[in-house]
Amino acid sequence: MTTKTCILVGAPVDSGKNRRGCLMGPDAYRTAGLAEALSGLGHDVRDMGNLTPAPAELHPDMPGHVFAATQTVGWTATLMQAGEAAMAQGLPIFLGGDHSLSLGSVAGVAAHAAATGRPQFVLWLDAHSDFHTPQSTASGNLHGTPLGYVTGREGFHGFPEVRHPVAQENICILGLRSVDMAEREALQQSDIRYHDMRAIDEQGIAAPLAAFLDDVAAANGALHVSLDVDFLDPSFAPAVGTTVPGGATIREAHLVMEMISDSGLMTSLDLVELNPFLDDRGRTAQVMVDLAASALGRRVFDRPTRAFS
Ligand code: B3U
Ligand code: MN
Ligand code: MN
Repeated sequence: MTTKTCILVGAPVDSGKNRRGCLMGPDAYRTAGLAEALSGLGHDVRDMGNLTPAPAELHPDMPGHVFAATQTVGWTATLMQAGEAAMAQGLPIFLGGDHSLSLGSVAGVAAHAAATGRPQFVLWLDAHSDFHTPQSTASGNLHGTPLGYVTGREGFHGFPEVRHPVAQENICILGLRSVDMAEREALQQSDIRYHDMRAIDEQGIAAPLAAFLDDVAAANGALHVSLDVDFLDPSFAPAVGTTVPGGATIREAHLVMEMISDSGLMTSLDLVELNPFLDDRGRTAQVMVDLAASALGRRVFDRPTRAFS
């Protein structure tokens, strides 16, 4: 694969749910050797350090059960700007932080894609669909809302305007096994493609991914990959607040990353929901670093570019 400039953007976002610990994620990835792994593959790696959230105010229409909305508004503004700026310099890797960081990271990279005339595509690797709005979420946790926000769903009062919503048909979710009723209805009415674990058990993970990557390539799209730790089965990746049994294996997850790498299509990446406070001697952080390395070209043997489909 071609050499990239990887921009590490530390985003210790911990406001997207009320269980604390994701703020330690960026340093856990650094400790697990992310920069060294990527530079060892020949990439130029620049660590921008950690961002801090912009000051923000609570909008009176934000429902009262939503947790820490003000802080997440501030993070979204910061990340939107940082994401758009980092795209001009290379391939941003957003080191979370919980998944509410993707309200800003995806909106930011999508603004850059729009400015360069490319459609934005998003691959969402997650046990959850994260398609809530602040009104539909029962938990009040905004880490369950980023796909709602970036597709332009209503109700994100006080959040920055999403100037370039991601088209629903340009989103593919893999790994679903925990979807709330309100999300399920909204997803079924949407053009988002989603593949739950049953579909993956029946068809394998390569077929739906290959079809999606083909569409990204055909459209000359920019591809953002958002990797939630809970995409993986908790037996391999215990350091996450919302463990859901029955997730992707290490082998499935690496295959996804290797196919992404072979495609040469990925333009930005989120590594989210790692809670190092819950980890077992750093093993989840290490798995995430290994997966990022696979997405950026680590191989046992090289394969011809886009050998799938
Ligand atoms: N859908 C549930 C659970 C959840 C979403 N994302 C995570 N958990 N990590 C909710 O709270 O919105
Ligand atoms: Mn998520
Ligand atoms: Mn999740």
